[in-house]
Amino acid sequence: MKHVLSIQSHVVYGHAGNSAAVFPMRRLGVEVWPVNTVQFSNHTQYGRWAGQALESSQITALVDGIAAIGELQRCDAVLSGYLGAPEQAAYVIEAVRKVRAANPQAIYLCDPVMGHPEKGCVVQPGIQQYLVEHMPAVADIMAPNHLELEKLAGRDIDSLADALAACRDLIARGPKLVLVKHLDYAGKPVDQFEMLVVSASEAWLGRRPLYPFDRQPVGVGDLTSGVFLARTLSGDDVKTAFEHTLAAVDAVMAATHAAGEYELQLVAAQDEIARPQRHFDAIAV
Ligand code: PXL
Repeated sequence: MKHVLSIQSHVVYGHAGNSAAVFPMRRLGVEVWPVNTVQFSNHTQYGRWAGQALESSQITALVDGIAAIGELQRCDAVLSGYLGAPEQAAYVIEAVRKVRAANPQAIYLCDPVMGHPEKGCVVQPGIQQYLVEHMPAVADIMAPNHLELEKLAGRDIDSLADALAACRDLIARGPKLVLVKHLDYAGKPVDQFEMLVVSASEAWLGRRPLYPFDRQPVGVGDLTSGVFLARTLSGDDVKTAFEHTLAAVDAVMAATHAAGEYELQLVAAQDEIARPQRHFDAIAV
């Protein structure tokens, strides 16, 4: 059994952050230890929410608590996502350091959630800059979306070639693997959703259908990085983990659209998260 320390947001209603990633990872057979960076009533794209951020030093306190009962060496991976305050980021790095000290094989997947002003995904000021400056040196895998990759690269990305170059520049700064959860350049097929995964030796493009939602569901990126990590820990190679992720997320999107819902239908689609019916071949690029 693999164990993931997952440091992300929690929403009481609906699905984002840990509330989008924990159940799918467990459904894929991975034990998850959630640390909730915030507890909000709902995700921020509703435009209003109640709740608060976790006091930053609690991240370390909770990890120390697991170490104190002698269990931290069982941690196989740290996953981080939506943070509640810029100060939390340094504590995430501290948590990664402690996990690696307990288990040198442990990996760190950083999903650099930076917010999206146009979509109404609100992240506190200062978090983006910290992620850009500090996370590439620490992470084994980074999972930016298009906008986050642009911020990490410090330049616009207007084509697939630009995206590949940005991923390779990022790899030169530390991570062994970059998973672009969502690519969005001019000229991309309009009816397709695209993802990319790049390492020093391989690069794969993935496409799945876009569904005509009135409002795009939130938490898709969090679901994507969680599924990819769970499959990677289960022993999949890069291409297989990527193809499983494409198909599992597609199944959730299809179920959500079919139900006419805004929140991800993770429970309804749970069997397909584990064993998707459709398959999308990754394309070597
Ligand atoms: O999916 C990113 C995300 C995570 N957590 C919270 C959010 C969002 C995006 O809106 O609001 C709380």
